[in-house]
Amino acid sequence: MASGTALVYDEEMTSHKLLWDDPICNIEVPERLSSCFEQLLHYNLVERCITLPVREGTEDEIMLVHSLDYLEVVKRTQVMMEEELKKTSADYDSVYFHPTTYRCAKLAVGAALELVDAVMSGKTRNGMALVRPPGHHSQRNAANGFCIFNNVAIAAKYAQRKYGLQRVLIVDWDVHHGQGIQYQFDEDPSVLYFSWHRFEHQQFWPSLSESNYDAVGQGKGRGFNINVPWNKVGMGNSDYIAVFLHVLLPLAFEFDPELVLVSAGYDSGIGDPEGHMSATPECFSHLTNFLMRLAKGKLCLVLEGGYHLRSLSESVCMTIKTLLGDPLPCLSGAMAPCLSAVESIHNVRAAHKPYWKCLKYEDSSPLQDLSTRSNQMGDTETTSTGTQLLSPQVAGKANSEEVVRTDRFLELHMKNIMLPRPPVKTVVAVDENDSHMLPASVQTEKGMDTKELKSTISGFDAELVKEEKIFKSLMNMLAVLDKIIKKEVTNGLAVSSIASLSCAIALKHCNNLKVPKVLCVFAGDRDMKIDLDDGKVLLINISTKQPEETNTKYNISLNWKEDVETNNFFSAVLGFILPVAYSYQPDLTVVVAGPNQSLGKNGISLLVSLLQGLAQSQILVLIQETEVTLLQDIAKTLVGDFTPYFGTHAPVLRQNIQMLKELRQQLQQEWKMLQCSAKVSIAER
Ligand code: X5A
Ligand code: ZN
Repeated sequence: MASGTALVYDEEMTSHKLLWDDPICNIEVPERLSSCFEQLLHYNLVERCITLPVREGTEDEIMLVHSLDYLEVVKRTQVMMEEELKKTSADYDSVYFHPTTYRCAKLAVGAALELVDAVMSGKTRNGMALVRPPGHHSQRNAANGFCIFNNVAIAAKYAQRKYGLQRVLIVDWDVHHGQGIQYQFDEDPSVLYFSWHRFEHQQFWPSLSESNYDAVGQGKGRGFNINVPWNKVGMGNSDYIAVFLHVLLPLAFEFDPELVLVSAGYDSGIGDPEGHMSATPECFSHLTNFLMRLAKGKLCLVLEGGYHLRSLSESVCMTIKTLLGDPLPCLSGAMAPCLSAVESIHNVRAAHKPYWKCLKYEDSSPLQDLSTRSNQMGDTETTSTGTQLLSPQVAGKANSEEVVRTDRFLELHMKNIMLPRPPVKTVVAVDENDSHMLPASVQTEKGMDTKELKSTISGFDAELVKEEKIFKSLMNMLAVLDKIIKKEVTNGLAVSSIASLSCAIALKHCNNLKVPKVLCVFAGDRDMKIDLDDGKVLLINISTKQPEETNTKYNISLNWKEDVETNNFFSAVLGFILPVAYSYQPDLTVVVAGPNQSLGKNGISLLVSLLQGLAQSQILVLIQETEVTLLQDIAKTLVGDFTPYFGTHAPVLRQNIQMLKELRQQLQQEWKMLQCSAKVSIAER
């Protein structure tokens, strides 16, 4: 797997600017770019990236998406005086031209293409292009919404031409609908386009009926256009994560892209004067972390909107930190999507049911908006998290007060979430004979011999523990755990002769060290009772055997058999395990690959890599000796060098999907991130 993160940037793209008064366009300012770059310098992130020079996109490249006539129009603006520039601008909706606009727009295209080349050639694993003007609104024959050339649409076409790609995923997390991208690929099944956007029942710009959830693509492209309309402002961290888990990611895994492009607009972040949403900067770390698991890590982000300078630049920094493999800060705020978000999720899933195997057993027809009806009756319920963090009033207020308030909030907030990065990422305790399988960057635990650790162990089954070899490996495992808890390392791995025993001892040690909440995901047969201690531990057991006990809030069994034929464990991870985990918000995660686990390297690796979103990425993985063939890939996953592959999709097993649905219904009042159907949640609210 390639390594490194590309950063494509050139100050020259700040020369494009508005020369006259225009209350609509005056937010698209040069400082958007310079403040991002300055903040990246401030956090020492630029030096950790592979910086790449920009180039101009060629006319042929631009004409992959735009007409020659339109290209000529833009070209002519180079030599225009102000009056003429104004006149040309007025031919389009929400656009301004400057004498350098043509040059900058060509650089923006070229920057995106250079990034694609870096990632597709293996020069870097992933990367981001910081560009202006943005692109996703522009169309074959038209500039639109501050956008001149459609950087990301051109990048997708270019990647398909040059590298023969069959499947490209475009994720548009800008708060506006990238209708330009939708039009370009509406009939094209080789590009899956996802966009969420402020919609408010078509009241919000660009106010198009084709921005709604029922625009699923046309002709051969049916099912390959995913629109998630936001019908209320104030959407925040939990709403965004819920849409990723219940809509985008299951379809994206099923689509199996060879490259992921992101129309990375940050006007969906807190404090933005256009979006009025409330997602905090670390939310973009989590979104990025999810997307890094697709397409063998080939991920290219291209800047679109984002008009609150501080919110924009902090969010860009969090995105790039995540691309670099840094631990993720925990998401702030209560983890429960608001009713309006659940309705949107429900409606999109219903609209896409005919086109995707993983939605085949949805019992859903689209719903009329109940939250809107109650809203019209004067109910103001939105439970979005970031808004509550800030103040209940912020959403919906477009003034400088909001800007200042968000500035102050972020000043403090970033101090809280910017964790120091431990010097060593991964430490392992394995048998010396196995150590040749480990990636070079992991540290090997040589063992600690403290009274504390000994006393933790001595409380357990004396006979077993007395055995010299077992005792020693338990001590090593505890030493690894200790380093994770004390934040000397981010994650760790230990091989164990009796995984159940190791797991129980590890949880005991967490309790001794007063770790408040531990999530334990145990794959395989567990032959030892684990003390769950009133919510201090949440246990999810994934086993091929029928569970003996009935599920409770903190003790959940998933009866799952993964084999080469079914190969769709990702639906269990996305549709159940992660929603529960995000709702619980643990302080530490323990993943066990126990005896007879059926998940294999891809399943365990997917679990481990996505669980990095929890508990500040602090994860201990325990591998049963008999499963030691997993060692190499799991160690690689922990250092960030392996992505799971779910290539061919045999038909989804109805019983699996049915079981996940039942589990969600059973537990969604306890773990609210499980909610993805409005029928159920409305009935229960
Ligand atoms: C790229 C972008 C927004 C245009 C808003 C016009 N454009 N009212 O965020
Ligand atoms: Zn936007």
